[in-house]
Amino acid sequence: MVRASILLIYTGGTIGMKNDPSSGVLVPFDFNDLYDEFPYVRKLGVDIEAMTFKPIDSSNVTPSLWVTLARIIRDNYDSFDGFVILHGTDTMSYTASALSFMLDNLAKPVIFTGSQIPIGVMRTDGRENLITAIEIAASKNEDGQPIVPEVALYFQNRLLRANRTIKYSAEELNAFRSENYPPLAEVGVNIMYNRAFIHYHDTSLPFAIHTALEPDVMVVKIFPGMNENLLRSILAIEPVKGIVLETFGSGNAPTEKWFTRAIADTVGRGIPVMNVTQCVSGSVAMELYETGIRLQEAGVISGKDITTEAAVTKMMYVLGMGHDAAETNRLLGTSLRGEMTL
Ligand code: ASN
Repeated sequence: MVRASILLIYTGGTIGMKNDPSSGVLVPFDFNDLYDEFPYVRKLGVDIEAMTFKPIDSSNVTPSLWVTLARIIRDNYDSFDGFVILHGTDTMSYTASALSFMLDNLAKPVIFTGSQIPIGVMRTDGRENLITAIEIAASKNEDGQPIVPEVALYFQNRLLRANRTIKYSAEELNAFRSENYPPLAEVGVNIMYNRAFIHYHDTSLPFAIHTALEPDVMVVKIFPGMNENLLRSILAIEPVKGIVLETFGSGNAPTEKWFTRAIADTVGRGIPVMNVTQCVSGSVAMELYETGIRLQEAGVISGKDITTEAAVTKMMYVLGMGHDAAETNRLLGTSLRGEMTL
């Protein structure tokens, strides 16, 4: 059997840290020495090529990293069976969501992982995350096709659709959640794939990347007591091209006239406003309460059960296409990569 080949891209984050015996401090680990440090990785029977970035803490990630990653995947697309991206956990869901939109007609696995404890620390969660992510990226069906031709995130025994994830805990090793979509795989003694939930599209369509992203997108989280001056000032910030409005419960906001008017004026200025719930699970349903109906009437787009992470990156991606308002709104309200339940 032909061995699978995986491109392992290390961008930074806790997973790449090990103890320097001379100084006793945590220093970045060189993934080019992967086999020397972790000889057991050879036993996976997978050819791994590593690419190491100058490591950054993922709090410093910007859309330019997403563009770099998309280009690397495009340039190496035909040479590898799958890709594993090691990333800091803090913003991994943003990067992974962004990549899910930027990679068009993806037919190979792109698996993100990281760790809560450095890989060079005895009790690390990184070793298992790394090994299983590689195994998943290399896994093929009986017909030789990849089992997971999606951008996914593997963490602590569960493979999740990337654009459905949030970093849920700063403490637990089980740090990620996908509350509105079932796991693509659950890992115990065996890797149990939930094939019914994995997206298989027409593989004859050519793979392409989209790198035009509109960075001037903002999240506005409402809270009881938010006043008109504050809201109007935020909405009037000059460069803003799109707003993700984090509302209460099933997409509700104050019914006071000033609130609806401020939102309607923003939509009227050609700035799309997407309604996303502050809740971790469940969906926006603006038609349920008067507090949601007012937003609907103001021209707000329902984000349904999308995460804020996916909403922000989707807005950057869709606005980057430069369509007119009607098409932009249509795309924002449609599931493009399985990021929302319609
Ligand atoms: N601060 C780190 C990062 O996101 C956290 C981690 O990777 N666990 O880069």
